[in-house]
Amino acid sequence: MHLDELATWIAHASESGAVPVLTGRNGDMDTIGSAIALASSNPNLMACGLHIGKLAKRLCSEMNAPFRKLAKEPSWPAKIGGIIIVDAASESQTGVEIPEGVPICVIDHHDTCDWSFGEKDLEVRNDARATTQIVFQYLKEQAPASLTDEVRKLLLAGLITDTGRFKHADKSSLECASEILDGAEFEYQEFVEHIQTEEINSSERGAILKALSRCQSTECGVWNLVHTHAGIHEGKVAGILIQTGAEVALVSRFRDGETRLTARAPRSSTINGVHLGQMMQTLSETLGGEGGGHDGAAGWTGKSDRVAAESAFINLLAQTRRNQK
Ligand SMILES: [Mn+2]
Repeated sequence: MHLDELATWIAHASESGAVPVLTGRNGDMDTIGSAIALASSNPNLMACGLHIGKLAKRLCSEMNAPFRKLAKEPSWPAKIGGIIIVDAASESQTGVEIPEGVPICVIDHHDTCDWSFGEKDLEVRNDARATTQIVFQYLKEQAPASLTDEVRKLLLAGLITDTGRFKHADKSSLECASEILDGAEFEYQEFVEHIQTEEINSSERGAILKALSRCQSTECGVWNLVHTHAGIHEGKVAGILIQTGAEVALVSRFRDGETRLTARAPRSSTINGVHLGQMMQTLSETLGGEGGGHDGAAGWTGKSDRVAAESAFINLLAQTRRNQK
């Protein structure tokens, strides 16, 4: 990891002006937690983004953590030294247009990357299970005084949610969680219970149940695919489908002329050859739009209608070979 380079980049950028730390537009705990935690290390950094998710919003308001919500066409500070983008594999995943000519630094853990980098830009990307892992490493090495209980909680919450409460963790993400807790003055179990109390209201529950009632299970080449379409909570619906034993779950959503595909696969499928992030990236090459992600969790967004996008995904899956054991 080039964390010295990151420190140098930040020092340089913050000398030349304000440095927005921009989050992904899904506003999940990993992107928001990464942005706020990183911004705490330097007064010229400011966490901001288009949207803040439910859990992130709750934690931020409890801890009084500074996060600025942006308009679709943000009015950036007059003097920007650079923009840091956390946990977003492309510009469109931020939902805002990055001003021209400003150096960018992308800190991310997705397998795919649609950013293009110039000379003054920096990419810090690895296969961490959450972006907050990379930010923790950075703070530990370069700005340990920033690691307050609040910052540790934000980082840990990002790690817990991005790993599905450590179901998709690996050695280094578990080590990172343990390091975050080493020196923290709060208890892990109590904190987990605290962030778990996510309430789903009755209209959201209705939308999830409706999506489940429309599910279709198909044999797609050598893979069992369960797919449906949903109005909201596609990720949650896809997660439930995986729990029913689906080898691949696909949930689509069409809104305002735009289709969004959300896919999930368990480890047993990714070990055997499924890479959803690469499939979504291929879709963006054939259908346009933007797609990418991890092997077991990925998405695509574009202008195709829902059925055309689903069919394209199904075709790709049908062509995916199963590795021999
Ligand atoms: Mn993430």
